Amino acid sequence: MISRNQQLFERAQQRIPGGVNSPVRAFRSVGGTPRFFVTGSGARVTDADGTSYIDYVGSWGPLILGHAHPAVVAAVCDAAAHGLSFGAPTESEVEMAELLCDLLPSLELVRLVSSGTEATMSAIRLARGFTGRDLLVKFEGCYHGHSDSLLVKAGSGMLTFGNPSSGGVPADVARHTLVLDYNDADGLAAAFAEHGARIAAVIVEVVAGNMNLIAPRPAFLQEMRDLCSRHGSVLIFDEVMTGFRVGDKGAQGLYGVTPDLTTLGKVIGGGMPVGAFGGRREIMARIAPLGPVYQAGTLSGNPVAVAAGLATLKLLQMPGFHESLARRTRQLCDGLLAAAAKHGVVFSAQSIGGMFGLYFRSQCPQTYAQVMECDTDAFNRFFHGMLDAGHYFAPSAFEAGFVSAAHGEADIASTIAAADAVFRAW
Ligand code: KE4
Repeated sequence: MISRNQQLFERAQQRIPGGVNSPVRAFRSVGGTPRFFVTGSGARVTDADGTSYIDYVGSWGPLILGHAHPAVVAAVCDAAAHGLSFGAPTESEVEMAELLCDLLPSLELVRLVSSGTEATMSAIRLARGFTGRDLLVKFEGCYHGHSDSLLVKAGSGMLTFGNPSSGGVPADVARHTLVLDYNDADGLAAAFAEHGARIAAVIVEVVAGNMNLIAPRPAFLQEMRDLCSRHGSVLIFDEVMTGFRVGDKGAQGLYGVTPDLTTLGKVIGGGMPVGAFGGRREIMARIAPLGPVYQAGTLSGNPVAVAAGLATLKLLQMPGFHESLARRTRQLCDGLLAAAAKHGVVFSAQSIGGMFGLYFRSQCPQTYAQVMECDTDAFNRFFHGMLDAGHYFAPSAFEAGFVSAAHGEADIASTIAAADAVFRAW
């Protein structure tokens, strides 16, 4: 008997490339049939076969309050009833801009867009326009969306310019991107020593969440800040994933390093399409219509999407919200670690705020090379064992996981018990 998920996946593949609208959803790295979700409520999602799961993906970060939070749904319905889009300014966009600038002191001006990709693409163009330079520095394993300058892998030598990591990216574009090692402050200093006067910007995931979760070494971030200041390069913190996920002031607040520009997404849309880029007034003043760097968007600041974001961000201001989320996420990791240790499974885990990393490796990795040492077959076995038990983790060994405010003690205990059973049968 073919399941409804399988039927839908076969139908989807007839009309959608790979049957999905974003590649990671296709389950290609873990194998098996993607789950087609029908409904979500709180910490749970239900698929087309009527099977429910405790969800640790949360739409890859946005659902920090859990699925279908009543206040967010009400705000969306109310906004929609007054018009879906105007292509003209609305008061809610002003309110959102003011709130973001209040929450992140490094933001003096901010522009809303419709995705994280748009936010980082625009911030990079702005940094290039502001400095008059072309060279962009990024770090291997960090993902900042799919604009051409960012789909670049490290060149043959440490300090040689990038090569395309995707079809369709011209070599002429990739060569303006230098790809370095995350957490390697010496490598960054060497790159600035050689190319400093040509570096328009450094873009970094302050806490890396796209090569599994990798924590920044404090010296790495401070060295980056100092080098950018010394060489007149723009420091861009990509907080699309970490913004209001790892703390109420984002990762920049957690680590005490101030960027020149910040990109945001996910949580600030509460599940609807919202991204943003913002920062120092003198830089942001170069964006059209004020300045010569062009950027635009039909649905930028869309009132329905902004309503979801505002409702979400306001609820995050509740006293103790982030402390409670961090505690719950730590509880999950501690329970998984104890279960693995009890059954002699080589496993490590860590959490930062409401995001976590699970690794089939004895120690938490600190670099991309160490992430590559993780046992992906073991992860895939864990993934499917947990999926069969009703616990939905990211379908890739190279993604971070997310806990929401809707995950209760019982949910966490249930997931830990399921992991104990999976590890017992290891
Ligand atoms: P979007 O264009 O997907 O909204 O944002 C791109 C982006 C930018 N910066 C960071 C730090 C991000 O994590 C992302 C997107 N994250 C992935 C999760 N690995 C989205 C999931 C997907 O691609 O389907």
